[in-house]
Amino acid sequence: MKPRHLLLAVAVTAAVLAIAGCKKQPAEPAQPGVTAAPEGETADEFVARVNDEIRKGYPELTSAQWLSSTFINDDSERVSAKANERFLTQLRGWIEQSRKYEGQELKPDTARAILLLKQQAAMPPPKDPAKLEELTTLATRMEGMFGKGEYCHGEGTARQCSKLGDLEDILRSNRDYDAQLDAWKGWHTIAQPMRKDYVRFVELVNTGARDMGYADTGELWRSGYDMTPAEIAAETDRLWGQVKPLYEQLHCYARTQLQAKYGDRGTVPGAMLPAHLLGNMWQQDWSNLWDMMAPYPNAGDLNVSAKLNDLATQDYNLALAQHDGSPTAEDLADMRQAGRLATAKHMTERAQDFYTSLGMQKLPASYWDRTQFIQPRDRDVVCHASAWDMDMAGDVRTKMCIKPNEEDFTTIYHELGHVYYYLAYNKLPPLFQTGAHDGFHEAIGDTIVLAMTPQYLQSIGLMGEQQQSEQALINSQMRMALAKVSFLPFGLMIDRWRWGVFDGSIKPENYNQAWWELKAKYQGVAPTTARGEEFFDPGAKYHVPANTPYTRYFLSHILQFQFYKALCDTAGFKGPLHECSFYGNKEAGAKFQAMLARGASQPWQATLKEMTGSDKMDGAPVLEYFAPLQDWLKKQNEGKTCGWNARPMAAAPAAASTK
Ligand code: X8Z
Ligand code: ZN
Repeated sequence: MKPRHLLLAVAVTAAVLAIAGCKKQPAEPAQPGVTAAPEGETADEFVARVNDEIRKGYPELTSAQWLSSTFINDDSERVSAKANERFLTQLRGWIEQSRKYEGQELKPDTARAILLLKQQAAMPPPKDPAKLEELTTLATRMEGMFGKGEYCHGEGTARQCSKLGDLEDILRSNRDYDAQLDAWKGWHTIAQPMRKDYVRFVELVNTGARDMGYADTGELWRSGYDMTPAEIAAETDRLWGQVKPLYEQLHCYARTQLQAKYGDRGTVPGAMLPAHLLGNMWQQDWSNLWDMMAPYPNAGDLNVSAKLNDLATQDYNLALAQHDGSPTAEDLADMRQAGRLATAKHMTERAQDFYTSLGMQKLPASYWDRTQFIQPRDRDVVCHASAWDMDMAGDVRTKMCIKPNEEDFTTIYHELGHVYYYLAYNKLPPLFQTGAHDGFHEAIGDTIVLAMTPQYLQSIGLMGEQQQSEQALINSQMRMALAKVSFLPFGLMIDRWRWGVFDGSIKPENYNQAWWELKAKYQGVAPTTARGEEFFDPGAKYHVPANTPYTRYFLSHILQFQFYKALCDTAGFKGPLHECSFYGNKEAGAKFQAMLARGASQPWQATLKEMTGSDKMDGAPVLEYFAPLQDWLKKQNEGKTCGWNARPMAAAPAAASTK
């Protein structure tokens, strides 16, 4: 999530401008919080004024949001909710003012700016100011609840509270069945109290969506793709259909390995995978299962986390060495924190180096001063990683709670992708300062991650000696598949749930049931104990309380392979796709930069065409990249019955099969 996505850069409608003729409009009544349009303002003048007002108002909004995300308390939440309310009031006003240009013949850039204006809010503001205030308060509170969330257990002196990061550590590295189950269940308790707020939240955003002329918030979200809402929904089905066979093979292999490790407890009825055993709280990235899934454990060293851990030890020792005398417990805690910060900065410098190797600029000094690299010890923060453009003029930051592991290392590359997008399009008018579509924004850093081949990682000292063998190749493909292929159905199911919630086909009394039905259908994962409606498991995933649309990540996981292939072609790479790294290639960098600099100034199809030669999203490069692994998986799975039975939970209708 990034604030620009939360507020400025979401859903778009390609709806044709209604025909309203060019009659002079009656004077508009003044609205509190909205600058009145000067009389006779032309469409070009209107767009220029809105751009100007966005630029002026934006830093105050982002500062308030930065505060409420990096210093969660009642005051920062109040200030942030108010800033959001003011912005959304203004946005409503601009959208209303823009209606007078409907049906007029406009310059293409002006028409596009007005189109984008209408698609700014992921959280469509209701007309009624009381409802808007209620909405912004609720939204800020839910994100705060997620950020503050902790699982406390035990009594008296044995009482212990764990935050998300601690519980994720357990799933990452503890292979004890019950310890994982406890961590998984424990985290999901934080969402139970959100349910009531979320139900109300849905009512309020839907009121806002309807006030803006959309059927519901889901339709608004699906309107941001330079095609109709129905078309983009169908596109996601088509793309999923292309890559699903690959996921099914990976799922089948994972099940075998889980059974080898946990016996009967390695699967759940219906041949699905137990939700708490996949190394990740939401089963969206299975990289942490490497110990179980490595095809050839002796064929080379791919353990980046171990190297990062060594780096962390060095940084801690350096901090210790700078201390004279015998440190107190407090000194030691300070030094541990100083060591963590140094490691996080080292990891970020590594990521920056990839971008500068492509010819992109160094991050500004203010980035290093103002970024939140690690979790502070003295307050609650939203640890979920995000990238921020504070002022559209170079004050860019990331906010993470970096730990020395591979997942966080690649997330830094992901976040810097957002930052380099901001820096590249900052020259454009504010309304064009967003991704070609939101999936593009999510795909930039991940494209770089695909270019982080074992050879690249070895060259920067983060992997050991690499073998050139078939076995090493399969290992390296598996490593990437655990991160990328496992994600695909997850990327789809979150908004399948929200689209249903927003359009009313999923009712509050079935929220949890519908969630697990979709998890079963798309991912083939299931909980091992009943998750009735006393739970609100969607709320345990950041993007639900934070209201960040999620289809963007699914699209990104398709697009990033298209971008990667295009950049490899530009770099003149000739071998099999998975071997390509364009590290250091200035031509590839220039091509990438040109795409970023386009922002949203033209329909994404045109931008994609400039980059890849095609104006369609396409799963083929995913399949090309993973072709060796898919062959290998098919052999491993021979004789097994793959696929699963997405049996709905108790009391629901008949079983549905994925096949
Ligand atoms: O939320 C993120 C980024 C910030 S835009 C860290 N991601 C999704 C997630 O964590 O669920 C990146 C991959 C998917
Ligand atoms: Zn992102």
